[in-house]
Amino acid sequence: MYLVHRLREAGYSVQGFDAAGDVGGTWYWNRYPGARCDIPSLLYSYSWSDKLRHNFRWSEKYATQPEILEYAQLVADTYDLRPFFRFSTRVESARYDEANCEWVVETDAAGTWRGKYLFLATGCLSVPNEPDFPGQDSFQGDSYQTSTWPHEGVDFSGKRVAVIGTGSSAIQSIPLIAEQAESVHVFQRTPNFSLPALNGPIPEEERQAFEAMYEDYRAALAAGEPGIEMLPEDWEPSDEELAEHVKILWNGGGLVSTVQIPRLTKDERINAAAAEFVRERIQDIVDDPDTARRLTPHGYPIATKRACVDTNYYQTYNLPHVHLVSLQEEPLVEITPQGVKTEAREYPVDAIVYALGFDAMTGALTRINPVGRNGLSLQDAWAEGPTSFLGTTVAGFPNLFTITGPFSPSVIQNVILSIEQHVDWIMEVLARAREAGSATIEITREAQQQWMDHAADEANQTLFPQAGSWYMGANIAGKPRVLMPYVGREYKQKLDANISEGFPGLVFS
Ligand code: N01
Repeated sequence: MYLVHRLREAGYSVQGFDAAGDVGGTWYWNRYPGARCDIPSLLYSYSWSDKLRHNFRWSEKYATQPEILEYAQLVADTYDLRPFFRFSTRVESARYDEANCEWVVETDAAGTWRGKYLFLATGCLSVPNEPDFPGQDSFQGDSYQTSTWPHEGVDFSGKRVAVIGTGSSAIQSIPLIAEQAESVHVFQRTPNFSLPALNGPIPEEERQAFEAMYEDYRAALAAGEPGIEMLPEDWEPSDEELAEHVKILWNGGGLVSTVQIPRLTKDERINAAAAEFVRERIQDIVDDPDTARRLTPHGYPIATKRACVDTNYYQTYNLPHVHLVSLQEEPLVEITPQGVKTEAREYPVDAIVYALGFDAMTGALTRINPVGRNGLSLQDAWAEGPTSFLGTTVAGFPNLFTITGPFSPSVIQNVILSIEQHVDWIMEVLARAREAGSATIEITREAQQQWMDHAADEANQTLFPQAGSWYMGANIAGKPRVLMPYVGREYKQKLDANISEGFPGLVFS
């Protein structure tokens, strides 16, 4: 929506397509009980519009899905963006017409469209990892996916429910499903680290304090700074200092605390202390020692799979009708007409909730599978793993831009800001092309390789590659293993330098 707004302002004609029935993206689709953002709502908002800021009042520290959707609708209404989108329209393919320097886009519901530029703002977590269990079609109860939840909601009262998966979506929904259901069986393949949200209404003083510091915060973002107070990156705490500081994981609420522990995802000692602290909290909360043991994550550093944020997740296992099934101890064999069968036994249920995650970061791009210069498709270009320059553009695909593409921080930072950074950079690139009368904009393979080498260097200095995470593409069979988010520092400064140095690496012709 920000991109369409900026393109309109700059006088371009623009046509947007969205498979969803309205604006909202993630927040349109993911309507499962408990869905909410784990970035504080005051920060999970566009920074480019005072009008939006003044016309929307976030009610809770971490906003619910309906409230974020309402915010997205306000953006569309305020800037009259809906007329520039075709909703319920999926882009099925795109190919570059070299003779005319244009992209040709085929849709399922609105025919064929041509345009000079193609922007893929398809989201990092928009293609569900579809369940593919033997026998699942034979199940006689109701099946749901958290990522495509029915708009009318689901009433689990009196139902025996299975939840498969224990990522953020499951961890948010399980406590609420458990409030309704007769019984809940959670099928867990890998235990996750989850931190308490400490959610609640935003106190008036906090709202006012935020308003008072807003201009400073916005200036910090513009300068590529985090906008929150941080310890220095070379912090070398004693064991006692470290033990004291990691308590912010529990007392700070949400994920902000993970950013406030310097080198959490780089330094084994710091990470181990934080992980152990969270493990101990799980033991404290969960009454049954065997359930606590099975819930306790081991074998990968904390925050290298995305840490979850919850309200009463671990506490829910103290309820007598909530049961944890470890698929490490009893692997899932099949879905039967009656329920879920593991190697140990069959669990009869009335409903199954699949919370299996997404083909993250590249899934939506490779499904459209744009075909660029010389007939090269993105799937072929990325056969050995994705490539990109700054996460915004790919060699061999002129005039094509990705918003929050692989090898940009995207999901590692507040994604709203990631979107703004990319749109702002793209608008500078387009202005330059317009000024020069260029028909094409294209990144060189050399410049792309330099960015990829740099991103790999940064990745290799971290602990991220130690986890089988969706960041690494490890949750999808056959997907190349590479850390897709860019984890270096000062990314915004790098975008800004690219602009101020006259777009090195980009060829305008
Ligand atoms: O998905 P996930 P998600 N058999 O990939 C399991 C964002 N988000 O939708 O870990 C059995 O994290 C899988 O197990 P394993 C956030 O960035 C944000 O929950 O691969 N289990 C895992 O437990 C988040 O990280 C918010 O072993 C299978 C689960 O399914 C991202 O979205 C809320 C399986 C998938 O977890 C994705 O979260 C929600 C199989 N065959 C989401 N396949 C907030 O803002 C997969 N699993 C709070």
